[in-house]
Amino acid sequence: MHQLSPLPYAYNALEPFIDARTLEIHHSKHHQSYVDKLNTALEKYPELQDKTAEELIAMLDEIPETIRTTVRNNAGGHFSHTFYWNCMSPTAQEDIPEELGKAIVDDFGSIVAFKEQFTVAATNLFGSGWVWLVFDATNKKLTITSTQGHDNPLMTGDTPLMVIDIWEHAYYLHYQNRRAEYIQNWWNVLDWKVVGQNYTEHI
Ligand code: MN3
Repeated sequence: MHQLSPLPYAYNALEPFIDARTLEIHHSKHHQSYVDKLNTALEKYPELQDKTAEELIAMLDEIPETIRTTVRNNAGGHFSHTFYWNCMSPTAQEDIPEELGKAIVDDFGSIVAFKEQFTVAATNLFGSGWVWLVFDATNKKLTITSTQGHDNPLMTGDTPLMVIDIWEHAYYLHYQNRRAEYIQNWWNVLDWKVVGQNYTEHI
């Protein structure tokens, strides 16, 4: 059985950038529902029940067709939300770890240019999805990618380093239609220490 882990901080810990009500509903209702739907889908498949969300995403082709889309969406939702929670912190470190900072400058020209490109990708994403910084294993470089629904970089074999949730449920209660403002404020809670760890662990 998949389980929803508690957030690594309190629901009000990311205020004023992400409000407590949004965070509580996002985690305890939306994320919980992906976990519940994943468990329901796996009920008749005991051989799949001990797989992690990451493992299920990596073996989608082998998942029975009757539950494949459900597993794709809900294992994806479970993985992506856990990753998103872990990228944020009330004590977010603003300094970019040296090794990661160097890679960003190499691949995007400068930190400012990277932040601009990431912000533009998040602002312009059509519909519900996610914007990621990934390590592209094929080209051995950092890349910004957008995914629709709960698709994620594991599906293309890339290593996710950081992510922002661009579903309206991530910001609508507080920001309404002002997605750009949510994105701008989100940078304040992005924990570069975690992003740097994700980078060095996978390089
Ligand atoms: Mn979400």
